[in-house]
Amino acid sequence: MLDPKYRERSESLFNRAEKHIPGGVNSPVRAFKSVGGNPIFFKGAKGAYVHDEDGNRYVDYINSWGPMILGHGHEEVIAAVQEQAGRAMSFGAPTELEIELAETICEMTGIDMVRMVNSGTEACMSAIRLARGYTGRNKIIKFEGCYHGHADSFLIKAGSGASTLGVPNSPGVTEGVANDTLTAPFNDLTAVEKLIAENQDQIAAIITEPVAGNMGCIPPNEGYMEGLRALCDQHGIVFIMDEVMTGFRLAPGGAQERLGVKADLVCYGKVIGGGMPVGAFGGKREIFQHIAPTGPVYQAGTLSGNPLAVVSGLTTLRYLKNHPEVYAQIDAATEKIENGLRPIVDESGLKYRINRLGSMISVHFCDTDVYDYTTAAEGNNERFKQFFHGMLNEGVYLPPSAFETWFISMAIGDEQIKETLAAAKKVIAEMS
Ligand code: KE4
Repeated sequence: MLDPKYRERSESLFNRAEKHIPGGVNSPVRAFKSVGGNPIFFKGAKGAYVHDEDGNRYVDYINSWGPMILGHGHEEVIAAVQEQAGRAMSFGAPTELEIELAETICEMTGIDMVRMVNSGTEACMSAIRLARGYTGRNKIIKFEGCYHGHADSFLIKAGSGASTLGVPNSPGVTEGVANDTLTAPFNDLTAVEKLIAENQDQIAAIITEPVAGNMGCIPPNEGYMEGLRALCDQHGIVFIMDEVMTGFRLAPGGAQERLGVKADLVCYGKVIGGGMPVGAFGGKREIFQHIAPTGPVYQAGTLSGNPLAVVSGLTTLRYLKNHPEVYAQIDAATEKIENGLRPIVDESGLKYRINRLGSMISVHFCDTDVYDYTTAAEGNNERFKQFFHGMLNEGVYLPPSAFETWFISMAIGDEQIKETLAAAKKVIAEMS
């Protein structure tokens, strides 16, 4: 059991951080706002473990919110980044490395073309601009609780940190922008059909997480993704899959491969940077003829395709491509965690649901199935807080919000699962 006093250094660093960094963090979801307490400051990581400034060790189920799928400090990634750093950090000019990353992404996913950017937000923001420029239409449809980064068009009923902090509709987003973003419940095809009928020939794109991960993990209902694909085909709407979280995680080809549904444009992030700031948007060649400098839809970035970031992502993707067994491994590990948690929580009598698809998993303390934002929001957050802090004190670091998904790395094996389930047994018993 970790004793809270062992977090003295984190506490003092947090107080210092708050002086010059808003909320003491550079991304709101890190602030522990929805679970209470102050964020822990980390110093090092290796494999499945992260180490904080007070010398505590935790099994890491955040993994930098997805990028560290190979585990922390993978020797091939570190070596590649160190070697590139010695050659050049950045040119602001094209390099062969960018071609190799583009070729690898297109080969693994089946898309025709891809443009590198610096975050998932940039990827999604650029994808909807391209869809608008390509169709000449203004409106988009997004889904309640889905999160596509913090660009204005997306901060309408957004998930992840926006929901965690209770600002799914952020101030600062103008009415004009908000009016062009239509929303529907996830998994509700009828609602989408209604929006399309009410906005004939005005909808440029439907953007969705193919497996929602920003209201906890919510898999698509049977036929839902296929239904969205068909509606887009029927109405000339660009189908955008935001695979920032699912890309290269659910399969080498991401959700497109796992679910067997092709998008017109796809957004990537997280895994494709291997821990460095990288995003990308890609898709059909016909649509990509419209993006600058080939076409008129402008999009740019000083550090887009940065060699250091690219080599980190390229090494990560090459490892996944050459070791496809990793996917079965992380799925099996996550299934073991689910199958281990169920009897523990059953025995406690606590009401709960566990949602899982592949290596995406979330625990909800509620008595109804969780299939959209409304049902996700019905979770008992007090129970979640107890679970989160209990596990943290037992050395298991879960995402500090009920509106997040656990991120499994290939470094999480039987030993770490044993540690996790032993912690859960103790914590759940104390909760009931
Ligand atoms: P970034 O701009 O944070 O790289 O990516 C935005 C984004 C886009 N699309 C999806 C499906 C995403 O999950 C994200 C970012 N995910 C959150 C975690 N759920 C990032 C964590 C944070 O905001 O600090």
